[in-house]
Amino acid sequence: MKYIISSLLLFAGITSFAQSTKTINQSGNPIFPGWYADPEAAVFNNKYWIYPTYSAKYKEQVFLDAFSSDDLTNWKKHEHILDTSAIKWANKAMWAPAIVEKDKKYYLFFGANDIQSDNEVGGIGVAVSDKPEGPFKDHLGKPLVDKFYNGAQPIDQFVFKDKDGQYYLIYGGWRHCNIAKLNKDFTGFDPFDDGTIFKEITPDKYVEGPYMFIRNGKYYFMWSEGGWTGPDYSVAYAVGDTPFGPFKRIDKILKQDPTMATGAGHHSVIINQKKDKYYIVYHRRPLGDTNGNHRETCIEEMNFDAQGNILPVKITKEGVKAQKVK
Ligand code: FUB
Repeated sequence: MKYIISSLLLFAGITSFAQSTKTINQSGNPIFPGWYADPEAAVFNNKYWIYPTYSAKYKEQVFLDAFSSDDLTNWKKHEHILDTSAIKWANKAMWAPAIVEKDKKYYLFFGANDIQSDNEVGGIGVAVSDKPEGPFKDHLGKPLVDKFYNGAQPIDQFVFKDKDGQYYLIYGGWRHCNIAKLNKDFTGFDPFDDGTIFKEITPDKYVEGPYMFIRNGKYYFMWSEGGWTGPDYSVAYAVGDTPFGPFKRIDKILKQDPTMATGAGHHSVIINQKKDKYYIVYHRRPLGDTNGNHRETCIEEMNFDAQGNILPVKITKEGVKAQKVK
């Protein structure tokens, strides 16, 4: 009897957590429970997907989970889609996934080991699977980028597909951002016309977490500023005519709100081009919580003014309305 009562109480507790964070037609924020950061959003096979960093001590960051949803409100967890047991050279700090689908395969780019110099093993790796939920296996058996070029720590990768179908790796921590031309099978890079592989495109105040998309023919480049363990983490952007810029910083569009949450940053964007609808997916820290790893994945609408400037994002408890992919 005691067991039944405590099970009922536990169930009621779980249900009330779910109800406190979302209603039927609204995502609520955070959009799923748990400490998850650096969310990479994607749409595959008529479903939304989110690939976040598991936010914990570096030594515990030895896997990645993913989440899928039909409507942005109900999320299904896919556990351990990638694990360091499948990546022989990675042993900690598996961070900030970036995913693309190409030729019916899913390529998951990730950072691992948080290398501090060229003498350490680690950097940016690529894993591959036939399905968005994995399991992913090592594509190269070694990192894709394992050294510092132009001062950029090899972390925080984003894969950008240009209008002509060319894929670029845009990445970098330690206040430097590089762009490099991925080769056809994602096993390495093709040099630019001048023979270089890594071109620096760092804008003013850039720290990490780059992201790029095209809207009305313009290249929007976004990144995170401030320190990720503190309250001032934030997102800013620039607009250019090519993926190489030049990128002149315009403004911050996402930051803490002392009535809602702190440390809002490291984002990605869900784009519905037909409806010209944009959602920013990002992480933030609960108010009053100063543990650096206590980061939760959240979502808001991202809007533009008539001139194409991104409007400041309001961070909310409610999140966004239910929305099917099509
Ligand atoms: O989650 C680990 C690190 O935190 C990321 O790589 C940084 O961008 C920051 O969000």
